[in-house]
Amino acid sequence: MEVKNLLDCHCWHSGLLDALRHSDAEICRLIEDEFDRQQNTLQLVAAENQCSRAVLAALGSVLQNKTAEGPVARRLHGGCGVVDEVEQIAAQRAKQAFGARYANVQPHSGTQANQIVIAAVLQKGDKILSLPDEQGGHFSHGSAESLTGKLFTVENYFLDPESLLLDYETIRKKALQCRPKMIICGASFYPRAIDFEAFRRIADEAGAFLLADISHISSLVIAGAHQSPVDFAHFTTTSTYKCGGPRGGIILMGKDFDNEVVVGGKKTTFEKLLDAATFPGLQGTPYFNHIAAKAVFFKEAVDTEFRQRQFKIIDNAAVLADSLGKYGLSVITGGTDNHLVLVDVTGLKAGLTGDIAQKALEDCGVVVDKIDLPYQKTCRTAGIRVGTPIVTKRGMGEEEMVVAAGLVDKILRQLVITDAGYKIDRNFIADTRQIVETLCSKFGFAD
Ligand code: DSN
Repeated sequence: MEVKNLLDCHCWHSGLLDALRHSDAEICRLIEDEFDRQQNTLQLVAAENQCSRAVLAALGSVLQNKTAEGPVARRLHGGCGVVDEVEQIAAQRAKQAFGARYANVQPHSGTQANQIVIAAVLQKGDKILSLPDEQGGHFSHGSAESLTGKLFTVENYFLDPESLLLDYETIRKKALQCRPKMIICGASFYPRAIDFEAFRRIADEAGAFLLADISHISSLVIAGAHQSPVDFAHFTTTSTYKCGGPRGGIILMGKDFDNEVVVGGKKTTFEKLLDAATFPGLQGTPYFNHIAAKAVFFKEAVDTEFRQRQFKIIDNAAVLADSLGKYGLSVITGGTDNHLVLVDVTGLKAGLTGDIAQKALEDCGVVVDKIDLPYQKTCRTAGIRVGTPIVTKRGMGEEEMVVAAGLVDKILRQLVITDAGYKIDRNFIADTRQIVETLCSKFGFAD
């Protein structure tokens, strides 16, 4: 019988892109196109980041082949020794990064992390109190179209209509009036600091569990650049890509970790409830390549450079907000305390919406998100959301933020609203793209 040469691990994994080019040139070309797009455009999407090559290597590894349902050491499948170790390391590093006592690194996403927590401690029909998605909440916090909205009774608290800030006394009154079983805090587009301690006081007074979804600010929390909810909320969830890791989610617990809890009349622990809600509740096999990549990222996240960068992200966002304001753009709440800035574009010219602004900016190489704005009745997507995690990772600083604000202002003023939508002068697009590419070329794709 012919004996085949066995490859070593390094040899098998090296040249992965070459292997792809050989077997599927079409997808390989699209990956190259996406790399160029990310490298040569001004990436101001607040919900994105750029992970390191080490994280990408773990994602592209043979760990993705392993099937292993269930928690560590209690899997349904054979051959789980290595992935048990990988998962334990990832959970340990997540706990260290966030100062948590419990970490579940299995959720496939932030949304799924939220669903697992909700399924673990609520019964069908129980009441959730949350910020609606059109005011910055997330779909998985109970929007009518999501499973959480369909299976549970959802009441909302709202931002103050004048200041567009969270008003904790109003939230408290609402919680005491509607007596939810769970309060959810954390937002996708709220530019100011969130007082998780105040939320916990409200939850305790109302007899509710508190879930803090920190997907947008988790890197700031790791670095101590934003108050941590881990010891205030019963449960903290986050996606792991916005902070700079792989796609995926995690669930954390702090001081409430050991509490006994009665659910459906039975005494149990949060850990047991979360394990069961993860598998078989909502997921099958966790993605071990992603779990390994989470471990790699959490090791990076306790590094001094990572921590310092989070403060720089906030400084850059503050300069961006300030410069946009100086150009006469309407910055929601007048500034920012975190990584993102919200701009109401409707006042700039008749017919301008966030949707048009996003498209026009992208034509010129500046990538942002359209968003709904709280209490904006004239149109959907009245604003844009710009964020600084990626440009900061690439090494841009305050000088570049001033340039970025100038580009946003110039593009939005240059575009002309038409019956079909909008138009921009072709030469202007070419010139602006050139400016953006020159700027990006000075700050390479970050590792
Ligand atoms: N939360 C979404 C966003 O902010 O774009 C992504 O899940």
